[in-house]
Amino acid sequence: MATPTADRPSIPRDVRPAPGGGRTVVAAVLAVGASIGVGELVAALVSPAASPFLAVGQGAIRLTPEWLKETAIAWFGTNDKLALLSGMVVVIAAITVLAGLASRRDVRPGLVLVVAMGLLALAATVTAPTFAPFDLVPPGVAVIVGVLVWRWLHGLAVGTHGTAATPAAEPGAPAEGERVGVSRQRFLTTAGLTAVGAVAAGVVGRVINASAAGPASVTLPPAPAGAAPIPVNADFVADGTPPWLTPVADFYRIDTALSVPRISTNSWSLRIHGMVDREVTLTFDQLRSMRLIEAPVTLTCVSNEVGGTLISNGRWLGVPMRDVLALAGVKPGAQQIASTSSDGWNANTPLGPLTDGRNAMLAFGLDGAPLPVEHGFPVRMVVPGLYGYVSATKWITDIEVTTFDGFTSYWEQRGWGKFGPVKTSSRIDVPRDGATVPAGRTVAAGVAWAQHTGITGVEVSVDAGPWQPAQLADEPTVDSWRMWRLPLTLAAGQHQLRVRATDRTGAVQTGVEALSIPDGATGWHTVSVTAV
Ligand SMILES: Nc1nc2c(c(=O)[nH]1)N[C@H]1C(S)=C(S)[C@@H](COP(=O)(O)O)O[C@H]1N2
Ligand SMILES: [Mo]
Repeated sequence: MATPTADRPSIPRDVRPAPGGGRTVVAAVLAVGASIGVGELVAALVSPAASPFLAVGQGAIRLTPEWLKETAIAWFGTNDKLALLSGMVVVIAAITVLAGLASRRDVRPGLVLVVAMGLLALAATVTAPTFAPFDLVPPGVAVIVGVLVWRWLHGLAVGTHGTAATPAAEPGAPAEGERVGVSRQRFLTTAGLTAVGAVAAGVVGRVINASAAGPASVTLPPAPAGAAPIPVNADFVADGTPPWLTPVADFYRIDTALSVPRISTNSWSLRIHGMVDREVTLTFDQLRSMRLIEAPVTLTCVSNEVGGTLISNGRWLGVPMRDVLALAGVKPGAQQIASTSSDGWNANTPLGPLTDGRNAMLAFGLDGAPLPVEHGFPVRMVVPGLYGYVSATKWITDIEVTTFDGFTSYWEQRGWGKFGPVKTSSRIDVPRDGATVPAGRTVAAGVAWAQHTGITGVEVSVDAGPWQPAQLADEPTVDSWRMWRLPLTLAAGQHQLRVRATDRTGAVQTGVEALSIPDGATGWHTVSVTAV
């Protein structure tokens, strides 16, 4: 600070008018932005999975209590990730603006914010299941950059660098000795350049991250001869069912990964260990050269609500799980496998469904193309008849053969069932709930599923009347869903339609309503329609 002169005593610090908050708010936003942006860039360069921003989001996902997760899925569906990231941006922005306003006289509030955010990112990084010491570099650099940018911009904003604006440059500028920042023009130029740098760092980081060799770099081996052709009579699309084979772009997606793991086939390997005769590590080329199977399997999420859409059917290409396990040799007494993804998620799957001859596989192809990154590229598990959370590990890199007591999975730790066999269920796709239909003849249509058991009947009840059997589409495999349709005559007025399925064991879908936690929702899907 400049020395007070005789005729102009220095104004005591606490009564000096603080500069307007605008500049310090801009400085705080830029410091935080630069910190996050540089964190992204450094992560992309040294430790791709260690983006500080996403690490905090992943930490939040790990800590999210079950009720909140269910609420988030209920509100945002598969946009829950976007909702979380947007929420983080809003919260960080709000706190940053407050810290900027509080920093009009004092550099410390903004400093505390930048450091606290850095510590949060470090904590989230260290507690991640995939933590490696190198992951400390991105959040470490992010804090340092944030602190430096903040001190520098704050200085320019309020003048702690000691030099007031050149009095001649700004008419009415405060006299020398008063704490003011640089000229408006210089501040804006500096701020603009900092903003460009921060955004560029973040964007370059994301681009590098997304440029890892993906599915386009892979040539699939030919599917084994004799793989079933896509059946023609398996759906009632004309009546409003989804197509039997789900277009890949519409395939539902559920996982805990905020940023999709990017693994090249060259760097991928799968370790099989635990209760085995010999530990095995498979490369992608080794896997691809094994005996292949191609088979349709319908995946369902245990979180699917009655009538929900977290279900899709795909034709998977891969290697039978029992062949993979046989390479290592499962020891007597083993009961399940623990499978882990490159991002540290894990699942437990009983050995029964993996070795009983069904089309359980390590898949690398979906509908004739390499797996999409979102669906597990380069390799994932698929097991007919089990919910995804106990069987469908995407980005799989590790399999441990163990006992039921020997391993508790990610979702099991959060209150979900240890075993997740799919429950026999059905859904009405048309008419939609709340729809208005012409009175008279109409057609109801939808899907039913009991993977690896098969659907033998679907019935619809109108206004709690008798159950009427629906027409079923062909059943190319019991591992996939089955479509149904039923012509109805509806008098003008309000009506309620409900549906129930019967599976090949003869069991009729229960009407007892249950939440999806712990092992799958039950109840009859019911829609209300108005006939006019
Ligand atoms: N690595 C990883 N694999 C995962 C999950 C996950 O969170 N991480 N979620 C599982 C769940 S709960 C489901 S329902 C299926 C969904 O597979 P999809 O996204 O390809 O439809 O993936 C399973 N595999
Ligand atoms: Mo799921």
